[in-house]
Amino acid sequence: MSEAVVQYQLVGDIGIIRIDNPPVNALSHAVRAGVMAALDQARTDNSKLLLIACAGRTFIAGADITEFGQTPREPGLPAVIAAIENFPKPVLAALHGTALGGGLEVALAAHYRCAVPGTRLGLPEVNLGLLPGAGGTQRLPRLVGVETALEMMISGTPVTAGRALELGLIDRLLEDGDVAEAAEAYARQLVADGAAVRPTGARVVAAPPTADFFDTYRAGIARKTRGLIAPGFIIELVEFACLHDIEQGQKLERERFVECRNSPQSAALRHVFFAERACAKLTNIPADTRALPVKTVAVIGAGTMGGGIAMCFANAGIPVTLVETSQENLDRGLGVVRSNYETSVGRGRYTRQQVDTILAGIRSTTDYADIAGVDLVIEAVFENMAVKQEVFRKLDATCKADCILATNTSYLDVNAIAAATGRPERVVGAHFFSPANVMKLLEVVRAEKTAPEVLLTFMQLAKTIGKIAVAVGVCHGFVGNRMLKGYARQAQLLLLEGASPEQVDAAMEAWGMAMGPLAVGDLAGLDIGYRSRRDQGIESRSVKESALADTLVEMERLGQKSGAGYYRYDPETRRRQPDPEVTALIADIAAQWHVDRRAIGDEEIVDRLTLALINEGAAILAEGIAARPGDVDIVYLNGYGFPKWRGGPMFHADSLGLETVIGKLQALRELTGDPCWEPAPLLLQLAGEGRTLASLKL
Ligand code: 3H9
Repeated sequence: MSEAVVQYQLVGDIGIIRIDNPPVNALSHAVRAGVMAALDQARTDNSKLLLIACAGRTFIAGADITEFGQTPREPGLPAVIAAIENFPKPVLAALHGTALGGGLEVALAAHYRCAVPGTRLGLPEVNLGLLPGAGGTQRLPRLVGVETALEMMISGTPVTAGRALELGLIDRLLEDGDVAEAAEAYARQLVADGAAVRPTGARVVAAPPTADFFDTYRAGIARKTRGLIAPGFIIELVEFACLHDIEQGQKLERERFVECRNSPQSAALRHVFFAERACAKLTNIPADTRALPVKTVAVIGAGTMGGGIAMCFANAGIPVTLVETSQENLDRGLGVVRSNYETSVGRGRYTRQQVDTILAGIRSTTDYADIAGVDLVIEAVFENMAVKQEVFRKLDATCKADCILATNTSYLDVNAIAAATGRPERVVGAHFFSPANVMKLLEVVRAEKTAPEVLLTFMQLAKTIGKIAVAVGVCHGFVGNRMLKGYARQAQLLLLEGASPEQVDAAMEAWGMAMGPLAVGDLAGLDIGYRSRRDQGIESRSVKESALADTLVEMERLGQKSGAGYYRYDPETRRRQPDPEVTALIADIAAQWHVDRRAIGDEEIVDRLTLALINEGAAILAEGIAARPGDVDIVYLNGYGFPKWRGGPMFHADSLGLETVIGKLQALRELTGDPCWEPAPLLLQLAGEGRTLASLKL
């Protein structure tokens, strides 16, 4: 046997290949070589059936992603898979945990498949900018039909073991419990029944439901998969599988897989995969820090944010109490929460019974005394320092001494909020994004005195409630909103300099942003920024880059909610339409501020907006507000609609090359005279040393 990660054992007349490659049994070179060696052994021994199973928490979760980008080593996965499918004795795959990507492809090549309840089976390669590259695109449609196969591969979403049984993806749903025992019993039964080899590749793909099925499917997913290469290839390959044998299909699949694997977008998506996991790990706390138990939670404020936050905890089964100043406010907030759940029931996300259980976990009160014993309080009141400090003073006086106090501020100084209490080490920022029950991102703000265990507790709690948490430091706007500021400012300046809202938005959307900056402003409501500027003491229309937004608000153009903002909105379809009134207004304001107007190209728009993000991101890293470039990327990807396949602003900077980034920044400095284009010292330093931002990884 070549490596200990794969063991082969003959138990009676069952040959058992056991893969043990923690944490997720990924198909590293050692595993592939080990399986090949085990197959050789099993070929000539007395085994009558070969069982492939895994040790640990899961079946194989896929190819080893860390090996992509390295020189491929033989045997490759397709060769291993071919050896399994062509094995002269029946092969049974026993699944538990997650059978994903190459892992499911191994199972598809086996002649029989069984799984314990709770197993999830999927081909999620598309999330890494890839397609299944070891026969998945050819074998899955042979087992489950073209429609389901496409659905699974294009969405990347796994199916449950129960569903897999219905689909014919597995042959047997085992009893819950020890997979090894149950699978061996099934293996013995197959032998007793004289089960024969049954190569999936020899099956014929059932014809698609309609003649124009593939064209319709392509058109149907075009918008959702905008910018991605893999989905188009997956459709092509499934269509190909309908007309060709497995060998031809796998040949084309291999070509397309290699093209995807070598593409910049797969590199970006692989970066995102690892960055997402890295940001959950705190590097700057003592190694022996332990998280504190959080069994009960209170949320102060039952507005949109507070209600959404309460839903996050209730959904995770953590009892939560909503606190408001009046019963009327509570009733209103709870009404919104209830109606959100009604929508979820309508969409089939929850059953009514589940919703009833969840709602039973949400209590409400107008009396702080009722939350004196909770483990954690999250304040989600009006974004105003005095108001927040007042709440924290009250919480400090009421809540038990070891209760963690979190503030859901998006901009304010968490140190100043913590200072209102006698327990600043227990205070942490928890910047949820709106709608809080939907958005995955959570910036966990470590204030000067936040204790390491409090930070760790919040990071772990975030995972429990299904959030992607990024630890950030204190500064105005933390990571995301601080970067957004420069980005939004450029959008405003571009308008005054000659671009139209629709040109700016279209250029950014074509580049991959989920929504252009002005459309985002209209969606969020222009009054939010307006109020924040007034709170900061900035007089209306006194600043060039917010004069237009201020004027729009004063014209009662608040964005989508008032039917008009940078655009006019169709009351029925809510579709945005350019508005000549805004065009004229922009020209007026530009004249007032003596801005020379000129034709602006899309490339300049994209450059200015993305470079603003990159330059600010580099400053944020230099100040230690974010620990890793990947952390900055994760914030921007999950909170601001940055295209995942570009990897995030910091990854994008490395993709462009820091020399190029600096050259562009300097050219903009020259063109506009704006000091914001002064390259961040960190960029200059790294470029000078011939390094990348990624090299800053801890
Ligand atoms: C593929 O299969 C291509 C083939 O079609 C064709 C080939 C020719 N490789 O997520 P977690 C690490 S593409 C290497 O925190 P969970 C992960 O980085 C692949 N490492 O745990 C982390 O490391 P660390 C298709 C991997 O329980 C640790 O395992 N498959 C891989 O929350 C724990 O991960 C996929 O896309 C891997 N494939 O979730 C599945 N997977 O501790 C990708 C994980 O150092 N994986 N690691 O940070 C997942 O979706 C989740 O990891 C999984 C477990 C659901 C399995």
